[in-house]
Amino acid sequence: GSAEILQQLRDKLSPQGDVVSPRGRALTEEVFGAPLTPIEVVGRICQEVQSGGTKALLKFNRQLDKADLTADQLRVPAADLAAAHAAADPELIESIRRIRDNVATFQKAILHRDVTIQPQPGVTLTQRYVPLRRVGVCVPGGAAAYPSTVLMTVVPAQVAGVAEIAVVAPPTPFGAYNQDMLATCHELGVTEVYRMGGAQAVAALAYGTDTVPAVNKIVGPGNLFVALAKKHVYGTVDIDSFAGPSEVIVIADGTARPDFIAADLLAQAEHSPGSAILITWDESLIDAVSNEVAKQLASLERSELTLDSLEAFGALILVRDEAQACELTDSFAPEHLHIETANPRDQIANIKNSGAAFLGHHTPVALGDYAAGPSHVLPTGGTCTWAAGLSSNSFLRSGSVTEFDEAAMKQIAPDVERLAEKEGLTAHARSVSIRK
Ligand code: HSO
Ligand code: ZN
Repeated sequence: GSAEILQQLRDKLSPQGDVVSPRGRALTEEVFGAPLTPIEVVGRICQEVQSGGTKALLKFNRQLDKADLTADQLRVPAADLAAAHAAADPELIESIRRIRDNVATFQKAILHRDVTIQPQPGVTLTQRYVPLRRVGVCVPGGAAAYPSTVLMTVVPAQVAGVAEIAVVAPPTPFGAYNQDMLATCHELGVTEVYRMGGAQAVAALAYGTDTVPAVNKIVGPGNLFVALAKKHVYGTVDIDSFAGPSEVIVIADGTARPDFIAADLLAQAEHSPGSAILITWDESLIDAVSNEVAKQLASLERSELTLDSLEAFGALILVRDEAQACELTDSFAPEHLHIETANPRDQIANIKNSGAAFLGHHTPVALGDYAAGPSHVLPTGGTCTWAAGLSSNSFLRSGSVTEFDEAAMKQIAPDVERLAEKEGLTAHARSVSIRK
């Protein structure tokens, strides 16, 4: 039955961040002198950075990321950004430019526009959208370098009209010292890049220090500590949704190629952890895909990590029919959904819950990860039932503008006065009646 399959699927979800490695646990115990839970650790870090500013930030850089930086070294010098760009592979720079254009074109097209109505003569009502002034972007730098994340966060912010963008990346070779990431920042015109990561970077962005001015919103993926820190500072600043370990559900029918499906599952598992699940009603696909996965795995650069992830968080699931595949997928609410069937639009019409959907045999998720246009920063762990992926609209806030002329005010006045009297708020009533 569907309920049992769904439970098995949920067990295949890679840890959404409630797991800390033994190394991480030992490190925080050493730093804080007590075995604290991740939430406690993040609470302590945020508090210390809020009260201690740059000094606390540098201390956590040293203790947690083993980077002994001075206050002057916290921000990547302009010369380093320019040098990384100058030394970059020219073809990489050309790809970045084309991707930026793709992302900008889509993000511009979907941008909310001010809406004004005149419901009756003399009344003008507007919903207007205003860009946030200053935002912080978290770029991960632990297990891999992610120049693509710079593109998928910074370009939507620029399209929305954000004036100041501060990028933070941990002081690691895959983070703030990654030359491709720095070259991407430079190409996009980002001049503010900081060598800091984890909860301490989120706290510095939220509260501001004398070296890092506070922002209005913090976005971007990160590990458990980054996610918990974003929750901690929400209310002081806005945050985006939670982008945890990556997931994909592939729905396939008999028209799908087993080698394509295997490649798609492996691409997701490569994030390690990354959940990679096939749902099909075509029995022959199960063995065929399984054989292809084994065949392709050997030639991958990260084959061991990918295999670990597949064993823990991979699944090939045979369902009764197309309807059950759609029902299960909708209940699971995956971050990525890839429909490899003859008529994928038929299935997507019946599936509301997915962070991002990819249709057809020629649309691997990697197109969206790197180049298509929608951002790859997406809600994971079933949170797409209430959260949206990052977009240019994530960097706007809305406000209303109301204007009445005298006649229209007099017309609406009795309703206002009546409700104000009922609430016992006679000053409210008089502010209307005095104008009549
Ligand atoms: N699949 C990731 C994004 C990514 N993939 C970056 C490769 N690089 C989360 O959507
Ligand atoms: Zn990916």
